[in-house]
Amino acid sequence: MNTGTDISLDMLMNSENPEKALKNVQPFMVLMMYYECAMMEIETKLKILNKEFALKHRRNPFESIKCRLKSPVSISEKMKKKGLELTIENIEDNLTDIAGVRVICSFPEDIYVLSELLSEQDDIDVVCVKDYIRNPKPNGYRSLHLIVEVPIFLSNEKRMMKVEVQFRTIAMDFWASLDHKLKYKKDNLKHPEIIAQELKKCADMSTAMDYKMQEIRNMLE
Ligand code: 0O2
Repeated sequence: MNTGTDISLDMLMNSENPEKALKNVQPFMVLMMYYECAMMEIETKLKILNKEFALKHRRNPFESIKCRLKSPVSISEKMKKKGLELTIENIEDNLTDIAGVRVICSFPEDIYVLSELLSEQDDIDVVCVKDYIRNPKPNGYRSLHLIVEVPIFLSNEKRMMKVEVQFRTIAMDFWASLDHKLKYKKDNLKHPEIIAQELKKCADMSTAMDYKMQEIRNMLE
């Protein structure tokens, strides 16, 4: 990637309105466009799998799908946290979650069926798998995270772009959304340890519910 804009990027990020300034930098916009295209590719692949699955098995493996591009401010903050200079090259080499796709499934088993079907596609490279379902985070967070590389076909080149795909059940997503909200207001919390313990209890309850629902579905089938 052309790095001729490195200096101006840094200068713009130190300006009074970095978000606005960064949006005006052409190479950054181009990179974001690449990520958006990659995100669309993954979304389409998953939607195709959902359609085929619905026809074959008369049910949808996922309930909904959400796509998001990381904001320039979040990108800048993450790069700072990593102690890296804010350049186009560094962004592309070091951030794996600029393009994010979140897939909300009904049952835990569907997560593995769907993620395997996606991973097996011959134009997909799986860069990394973090299975927080089989190995939940100590706070109770559960999700299956895949970093995949997918090709995007432009007018005169083919580029491999990274996309973070998060697979969750409705219960996992419910917990993670509330956890995120509470974390956002962390500074105002009076008893963070108790809150963490209570949240962990909720995570355990949601896990039990997921597997009970899975059991019921398996009985019905
Ligand atoms: P956002 O706004 O959701 O994107 P890395 O991204 O690799 O540098 P890390 O922590 O190794 O950092 O990545 P990991 O563990 O795969 O988690 C990345 C994303 O998972 C987070 O993105 C969240 O979306 C989600 N996540 C991870 N842990 C938790 C948690 O404890 N609670 C909740 N609610 N979500 C979690 P971002 O960048 O934090 O935010």
